[in-house]
Amino acid sequence: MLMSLIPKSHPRAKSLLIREKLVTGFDQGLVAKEGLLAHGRGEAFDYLLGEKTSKTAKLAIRAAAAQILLADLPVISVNGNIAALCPKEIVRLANTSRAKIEVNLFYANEKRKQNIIKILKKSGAKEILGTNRNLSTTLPGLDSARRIVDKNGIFAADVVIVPLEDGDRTMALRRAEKTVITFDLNPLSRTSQTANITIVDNVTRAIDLLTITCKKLSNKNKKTLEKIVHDFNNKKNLSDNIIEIRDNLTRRLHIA
Ligand code: PTJ
Repeated sequence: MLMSLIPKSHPRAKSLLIREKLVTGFDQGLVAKEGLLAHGRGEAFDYLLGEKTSKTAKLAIRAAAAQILLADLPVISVNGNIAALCPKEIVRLANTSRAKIEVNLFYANEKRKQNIIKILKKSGAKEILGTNRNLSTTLPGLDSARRIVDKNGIFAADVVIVPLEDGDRTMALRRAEKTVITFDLNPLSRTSQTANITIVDNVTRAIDLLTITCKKLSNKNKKTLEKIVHDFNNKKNLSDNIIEIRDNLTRRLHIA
């Protein structure tokens, strides 16, 4: 890999390094061109959120961890951006939470899919679903390529984790009575608004926190986990995220 041109001392080094991961992922044939644009939208919201994991996001992470631990068959859906940003972290989350990993692309492309499978395997994934055509089936009520899912994965799952998602599939998954957990920096997106649990944070910051929280909660009984999920209100959590953005902007107004 090329040496990074971003000096560690740069005031925006962290954000630029994440951007660099995406660009490298594009050069390696993991990320769709549109994925670069999707990242730009995420960056803008991250800026407004103050580029940190808020208390509000931590509440959503706790509810997500409890929900994953309660699941019979949790499945993590992996797209190009996620494969470029955090393949090792995805495998860690899957191992800790006994979730399955399935590759599912919006901009379907066989070559890119194979590249994503390769990086996941290199990162330690043993089983990757969405790779065997004989096991593929269709998620009803969805026209995009995301409708093609694995019979033993997303199709059978009770909980589906969909980082950086498009709203259509979230709706189709909800109609199929699945519980949907997403990471989305945009609290206004259709995915954010439709999912059961929305973690409004950069997936690169939040995913390890989710794994750690799964570990921490793993010795809790079913009743305690159910209470954590029951007490979480996604609409309220999203509103709190929007309030945080408003407060960040207001603080800027006072500085100016
Ligand atoms: O690899 P593919 O073909 O499956 O395509 C993947 C993309 C991401 C291109 C596709 O799913 C897409 O077009 O997504 P959208 O509709 O642009 O939605 C992506 C959402 O993720 C937006 O709301 C962004 O704000 C948000 N987002 C972007 N980067 C991050 C993020 N959320 C959390 N962490 C990020 N790093």
